[in-house]
Amino acid sequence: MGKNIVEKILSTHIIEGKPEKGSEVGIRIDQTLTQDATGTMAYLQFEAMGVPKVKTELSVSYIDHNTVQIGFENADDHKYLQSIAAKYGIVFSRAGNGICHQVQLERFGKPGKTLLGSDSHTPTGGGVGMLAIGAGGLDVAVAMAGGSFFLSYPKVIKINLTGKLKPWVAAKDVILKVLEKFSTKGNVGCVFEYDGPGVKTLSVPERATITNMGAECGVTTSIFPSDEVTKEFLKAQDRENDWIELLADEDAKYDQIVDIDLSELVPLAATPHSPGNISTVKEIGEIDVDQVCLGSCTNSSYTDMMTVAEILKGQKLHPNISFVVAPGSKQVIENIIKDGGFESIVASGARIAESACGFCIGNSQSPKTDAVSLRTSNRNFYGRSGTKSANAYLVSPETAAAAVITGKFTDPRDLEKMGIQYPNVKMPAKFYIDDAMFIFPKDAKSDDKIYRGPNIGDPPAAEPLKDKISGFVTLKVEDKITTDHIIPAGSKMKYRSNVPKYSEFLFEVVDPTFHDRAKAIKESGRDNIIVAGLSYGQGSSREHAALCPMYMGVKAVLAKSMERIHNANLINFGILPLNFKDDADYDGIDQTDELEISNIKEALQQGKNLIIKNVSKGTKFEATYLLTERQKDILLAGGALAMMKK
Ligand code: MIC
Ligand code: SF4
Repeated sequence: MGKNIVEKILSTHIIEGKPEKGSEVGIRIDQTLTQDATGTMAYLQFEAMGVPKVKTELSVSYIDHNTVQIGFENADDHKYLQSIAAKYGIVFSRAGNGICHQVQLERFGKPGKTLLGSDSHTPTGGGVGMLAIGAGGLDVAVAMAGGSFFLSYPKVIKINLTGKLKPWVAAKDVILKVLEKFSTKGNVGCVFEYDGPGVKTLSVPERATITNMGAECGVTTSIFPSDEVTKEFLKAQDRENDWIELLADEDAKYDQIVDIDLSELVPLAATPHSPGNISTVKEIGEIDVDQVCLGSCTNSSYTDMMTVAEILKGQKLHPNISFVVAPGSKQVIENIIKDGGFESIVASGARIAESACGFCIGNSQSPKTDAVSLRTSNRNFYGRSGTKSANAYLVSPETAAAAVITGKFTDPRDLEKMGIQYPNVKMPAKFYIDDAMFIFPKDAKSDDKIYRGPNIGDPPAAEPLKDKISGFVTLKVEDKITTDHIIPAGSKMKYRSNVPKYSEFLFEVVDPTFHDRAKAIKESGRDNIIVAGLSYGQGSSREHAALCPMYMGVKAVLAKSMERIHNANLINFGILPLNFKDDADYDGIDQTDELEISNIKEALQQGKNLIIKNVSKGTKFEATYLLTERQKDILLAGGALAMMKK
């Protein structure tokens, strides 16, 4: 029987478990990537594993998130990561070299390989036919130490592309269409595999935009075939030898097939405050725009930048607009300089930002109060830009450029009426390449000493699972609570290596009293419990969304449903993830209710539902859980690190 691409890669990487849908399999990881905001914790945990060198084919440590460097914290973390890379045989990508996903795609992505990254947008690598998955830092540390990565054997959804994009319609509009069809919830355990005659019309950077933002649907990953277009990209990166052909067999089977005709798509936007709120740009109307941000790991490639540069040639930005441009990598900057694009971007009035996450993570360029901000990034969650009252819209580079000129939300097709022609930019046949901002293990100078600034604290240890959880609903939240709601990034991200300090900001945007209330409950010897609606933990892979609650004495999260990476992070840090057997029971709980969950160990061992007593209301209801035997062992041991040491 024929195989799809996902099955092909998994079949050559499965080490443990059976390839049956929904059952857990352990796979070999060929490459890993970390970034600095998740990396410090990942490497502190890796150090605790006592492995002398990484065991992967390639591991890369990027500095791209915390590059603002107000205060010593970021710079200390960078130095720590550099000394770790030198000691353990990891490639170090210095601050300034670019955003991890863009750089990994350019310099290291290989069709047919597996990549695990401590960042949810790792699936960007699917653009070159890699099985690239985002995970918590601890799971990445385990993979670097040679351990398997465990995932639920996925359902594969084929997205059958036909036709060809019309001028002014972009890859971003394709993924926004996918988000309209699938939404940001309900896709756990699925992979999107792109196929069909439309695939060959998309370049690798366009494919990467699409796989990058599949993360917003909550799928395990997204992948494109590796074909002649992939070969052309790798050739342009001077890596033709890394190419293999990887196509689905003619008779490959899929769990679902969804058709998208590229030629029918129009410019789209995700409206505040979710990447799943999709409208056409026309429907939104000509509202005034305050800020336009071009960049992020979704849309910061050479073609994205050059397209905008060509549109803006000879144009000046509208007086009401602040226009920020952050090219995705040093390579992108050098190539757009060579080809004249940088000049027209600067001449248009852009504010050139560092090649880093920057505005996307809200640690710089926060817009004004009540601003309308058009961003080519992938997330417009409430408060993420750093300005709570701002309204962020996610759009293509073409739509962003149109607003720079007009000062309003503008369908880019209307630019033709102003005499601006669609630029139709092509990728160069050969990029200018300079790898000087990497430090490769062979060139790294290591005296085996690890640099540790005062910002770096040891990760707190989880406690073994209790048989009885008895405490209070410290917080009851609605559907679609993202990791940005749980623990903010932005200006607070510099405390990633200092868990007690960072924990002070838990649930800051939802309820700023959470930290103090949780602390009081913990100090009184009782447990904190969180109750949530659908799709809890959407978004980032940040394990601090589990680690900080663990530090504050959260013992269980009871939700209608939970997202994959966050669920795994909770287990890794010894927090019990539970689901309502009957979602209607959610309505019968109030914040501050006292809850009791007894006989937990026996129930887990026997696979029985847990009975939750609501002491305040005098009621009882059942909770279910989706835990494999391995995950139960992790919880019983007191988290993944404790389990590894057993
Ligand atoms: C994000 O886009 O939210 C981040 C910042 O890149 C996160 C990682 C992190 O929180 O450090 C992600 O996507 O996983
Ligand atoms: Fe960085 Fe934004 Fe991409 Fe996250 S989504 S990796 S913050 S550019």
